[in-house]
Amino acid sequence: MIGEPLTFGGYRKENSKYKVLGFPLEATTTFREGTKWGPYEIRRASTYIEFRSSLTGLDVDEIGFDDLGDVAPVLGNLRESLKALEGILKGVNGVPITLGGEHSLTYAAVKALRPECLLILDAHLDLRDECMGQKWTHATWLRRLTEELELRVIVAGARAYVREEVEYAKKKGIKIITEPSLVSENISRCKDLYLSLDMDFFDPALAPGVSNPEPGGYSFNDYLTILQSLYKVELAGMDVVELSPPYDPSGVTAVLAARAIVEAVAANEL
Ligand SMILES: [Mn+2]
Repeated sequence: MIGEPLTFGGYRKENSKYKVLGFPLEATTTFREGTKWGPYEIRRASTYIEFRSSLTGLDVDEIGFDDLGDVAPVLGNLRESLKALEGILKGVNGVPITLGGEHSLTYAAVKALRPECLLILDAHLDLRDECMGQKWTHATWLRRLTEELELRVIVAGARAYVREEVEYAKKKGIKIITEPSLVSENISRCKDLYLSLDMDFFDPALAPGVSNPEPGGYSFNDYLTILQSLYKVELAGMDVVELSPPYDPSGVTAVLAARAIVEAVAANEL
C-alpha cells in the first residue's frame, strides 16, 4: 500500500476506546442526495483540524481515535443495511462513533447498544408513520425504533415537523426541547446515553451541506452548551449523520461535524 488509509484524525490509536466506523448509507434520502460521501469528508476534514477541545481544554489527540474503517451498506436495501451495522456494532468493544450516512442508521446503533437514553439533536422528529408511502426511511426510523424498544428519548433542536409526530411523541413520552440549557435536567438521571447528531440541527448558514436544511437552527455554542450536560452521563455511543458533501462546497459542514465529535469525546472524558 502507498501511504496510509484515511482515518479519523489521520492516524489510528488502537488502544483508544473511541471506535470510529464509517457507514456510507444512502438508501432513502428524500431531498438532497450525497450522504454516502459523509464518512469520507468527515475523515478528510478531521485530518486538518486541531484536536484541542475548546469546551474543556482537553487535548483529544492524547485520547485519540481507533478508526475501524467502513461498514458496507447493502446496496439499495435499508433494512439489510441496518442489520449489517447492528451486527458489527454489537461486536465493538468501546464507544462506537458512527460517521453517516443517512439518519436511519441510528436505529441500528441503538438496537445494538441498548442505552437507557437517546439524545437526538435534529431539526426534525423523524416520527412519521410513513414517508412517501414507505415505512422504513430516514424520516421514520425513530417511529420504528420507539415502537419496538422502551427507552427515554429526548430530541433537542426540532423545528420542522407535522402534528402526527407531535401527538405520537406526547403519547410515547418523547421529550422535545428547543432551549439548549434545558437538556441537562432531562438527561441528568440517565445511566448511559447515546448521542445522535443530525447536522441539520445547526443553522443552515453554519452547516449548509445537509440533506434537508431547515432555517432557524442552532449554533456551535448551543451544541457546546448541550455537551456540558453530558459531563456526568456515560456516553454509550454517538453518530453524526445527514451530512451531504455535494451541498457543502466550502467544506465547513464537514469541519463542523469533525469538531463536534472531538468536543463530544472531550465532554465524555472530563
Ligand atoms: Mn433531520
